[in-house]
Amino acid sequence: MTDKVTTATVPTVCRLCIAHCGVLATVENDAGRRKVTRVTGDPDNPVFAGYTCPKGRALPELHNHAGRLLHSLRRGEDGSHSAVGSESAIAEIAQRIQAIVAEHGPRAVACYVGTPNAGQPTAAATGNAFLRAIGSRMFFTSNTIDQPGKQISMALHGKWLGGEPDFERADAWLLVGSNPIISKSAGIPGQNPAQKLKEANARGLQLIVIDPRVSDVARKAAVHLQCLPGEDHAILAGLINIIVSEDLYDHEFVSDNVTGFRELAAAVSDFTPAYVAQRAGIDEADLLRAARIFAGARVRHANSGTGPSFSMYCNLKEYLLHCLNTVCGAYARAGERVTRPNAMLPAYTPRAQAFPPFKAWGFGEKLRVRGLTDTAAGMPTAALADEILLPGEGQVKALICIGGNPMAAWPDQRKTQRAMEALDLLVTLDVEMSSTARLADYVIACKQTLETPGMSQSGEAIKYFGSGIGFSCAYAQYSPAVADVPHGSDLVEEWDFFYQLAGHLDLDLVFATAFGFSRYQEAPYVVMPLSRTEKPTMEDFYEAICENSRIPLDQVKRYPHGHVFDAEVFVEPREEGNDDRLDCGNADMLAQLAEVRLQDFRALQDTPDYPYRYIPRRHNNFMNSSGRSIAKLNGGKPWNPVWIHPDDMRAIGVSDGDMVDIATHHDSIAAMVEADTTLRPGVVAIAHAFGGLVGEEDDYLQVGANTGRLVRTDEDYDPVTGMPRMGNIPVAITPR
Ligand SMILES: Nc1nc2c(c(=O)[nH]1)N[C@H]1C(S)=C(S)[C@@H](COP(=O)(O)OP(=O)(O)OC[C@H]3O[C@@H](n4cnc5c(=O)[nH]c(N)nc54)[C@H](O)[C@@H]3O)O[C@H]1N2
Ligand SMILES: Nc1nc2c(c(=O)[nH]1)N[C@H]1C(S)=C(S)[C@@H](COP(=O)(O)OP(=O)(O)OC[C@H]3O[C@@H](n4cnc5c(=O)[nH]c(N)nc54)[C@H](O)[C@@H]3O)O[C@H]1N2
Ligand code: SF4
Ligand SMILES: [Mo]
Repeated sequence: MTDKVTTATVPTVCRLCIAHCGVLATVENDAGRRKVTRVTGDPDNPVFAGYTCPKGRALPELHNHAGRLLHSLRRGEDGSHSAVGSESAIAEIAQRIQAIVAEHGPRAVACYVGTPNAGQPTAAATGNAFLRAIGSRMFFTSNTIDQPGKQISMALHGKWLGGEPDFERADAWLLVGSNPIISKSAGIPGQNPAQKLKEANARGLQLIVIDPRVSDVARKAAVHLQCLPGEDHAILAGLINIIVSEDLYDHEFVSDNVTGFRELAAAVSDFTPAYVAQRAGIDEADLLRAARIFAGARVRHANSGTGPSFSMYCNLKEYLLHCLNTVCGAYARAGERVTRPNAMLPAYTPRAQAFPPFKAWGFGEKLRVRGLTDTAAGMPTAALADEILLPGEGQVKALICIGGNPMAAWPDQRKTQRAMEALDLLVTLDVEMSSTARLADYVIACKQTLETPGMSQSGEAIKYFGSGIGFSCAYAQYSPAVADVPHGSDLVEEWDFFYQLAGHLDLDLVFATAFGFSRYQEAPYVVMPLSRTEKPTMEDFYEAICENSRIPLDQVKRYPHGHVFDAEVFVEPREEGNDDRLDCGNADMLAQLAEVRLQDFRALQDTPDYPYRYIPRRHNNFMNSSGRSIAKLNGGKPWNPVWIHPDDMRAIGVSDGDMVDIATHHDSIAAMVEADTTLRPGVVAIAHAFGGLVGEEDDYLQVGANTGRLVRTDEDYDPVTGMPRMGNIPVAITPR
């Protein structure tokens, strides 16, 4: 034995966001315990080529910071938490769940899965297996408070099985309320998106951006429609109308593959350029130019982000986005290279044909509020607080949060807190004392990503949630755990929490993963019954999940820096005799569009008592609520400022650093002003997932303000997913 500390630099996968960058971790080995001290880009990674972002580079701090949970916690009678061994905690939770199920039935137990699970393929699926084993269908995820319109609209419109065209060959691209340079979300390949866009622009790509803010991508756009928030449906209908009426659409594609074209054309015909320009507050000439660039391009596609999703009519907006792509035939066609050929996902045959529409809602579990049901986007999370608060049969009494933070992220924070406090049992699986954890009966301390094996499969599977996301080649990377858990800690892998729970309750778990929510998926389910006698390891799960992978896991493991597997895949022609079609004439959607056209938009926009519009936007250094407490990431500013245009600051009578109240007609938050010339005047932005608990408003300089306070779940909401208005919220701003 030697006390010598050795250092090694090893490749691994950052799983903090869906980009799944291949990075290099410097690992200090102190007497057999490995600790990550540095993370940088990996120049030898063939896709990321040295790229990382500030969050990835802060992985050592995220793993080693003082606030990290090293032990599970139990809340005592007086409300304070104390350390408890994880095995005892899980045994006690099992007893309490058993009692709740015995008294109230299985529906009383719900799970909520948050965003970090997007990078951790075993957690949510095991939670789901547990719920199935007890007979509850109350499985919720953050997807229905994110972009559920993507899966709902896919169900209504169908999906082109040839996939999207290749961004790297495109001559035009349209981004609607998506800022992938920061978010690595939809539109530009997330592997160093700024560089990808720079190269594309140099190649002659004409980028069109629809955003009320000169976002990072808008800055690089050929046309930026700096619209009023919330008018994306009008703009998209207007673009389709121009393309149809100027006869710029793809006749052949439409006649071969589309149904409902005439109905669509009729429905958008009232969205004239003049009307749309006036309604959306944009220049008519710019709108025409955008339509002509898009329709005139050889290779092009349109993607969206959270911007349009949060400002109501999210299904309609996403549906119109599909229709825009479809009337232009903006897809990969027979003989063309497949953009997402799968590597760690199973092989499939991409075809130049439609996957026809399927049922989008009205099946599975019914909620007791607002007529909501399970949907193609999953269960309506915005209604879960009501399901907890509403007495009667089926009332939810126990909630298990798997890497999610309702108190930071759910709409209507006051209601959320009432719900968390009303539960008989709140359990949260987390890595730090989140605001939800502070209300929990049990906090299960989990491992961090670099302490478990990682792989890039989730970065591929995200493509099933919507278009414009995932790797655009057959890239794959696997990494073993590169760090050990801290000395003296007692940390649980999320799947193991459910495995142990099931053991106590004498239940058999069948782990099953469908790679998306919707019925559309190329890959079959992976099903793995879990043995009660031989406990699996994370590696066993990975092997099961990769059992049908196009590139076998063993082969991926041979390339620790990640690899682009050659063997390109090309779109096959349509199957003989197949006449499936994409539907551009869905009656529900076109009825909604007609309703929109009949609105008195001036009355909707002109709200003199609440003259500003609040919109959300992502912060480069934080991943939702994660990272806010890390000094390296918050730069000494752990709060979220309200960004306001200087003209509006003058009108309100405030300067940089002043505190203001931001009020809706039902609630208000206080935040510090930061000037932002990129905003459209009249529009203010605040990042979400900040703030402490209700009653801790004075802690703004420590934790920021919670924008969920400005959101109501029972006022303006989507009738299918229950997603409330989370953006384009009328607010009044007054100096404090
Ligand atoms: N007002 C408003 N509300 C919003 C949004 C908005 O823009 N505005 N955005 C919405 C969107 S898009 C989303 S996706 C949701 C996000 O909703 P959530 O996913 O519920 O929120 P997060 O803050 O991402 O919560 C992640 C939690 O997981 C913990 N965590 C981090 N890493 C790990 C890990 O490895 N294991 C475990 N077990 N836990 C981990 C973090 O500490 C944190 O407490 O919020 C939505 N809510
Ligand atoms: N750094 C970082 N990356 C992240 C996250 C993070 O918290 N931090 N979160 C992750 C998650 S959970 C998600 S869902 C994705 C989201 O990824 P994106 O959707 O790309 O999120 P944003 O960067 O907020 O970009 C949304 C854009 O919409 C604009 N916008 C607001 N309202 C409207 C509107 O009504 N119409 C239009 N057209 N635009 C509007 C905003 O100005 C903003 O530029 O990012 C993921 N990546
Ligand atoms: S972009 Fe995402 S995956 Fe890449 S380093 Fe940043 S947080 Fe990690
Ligand atoms: Mo999200």
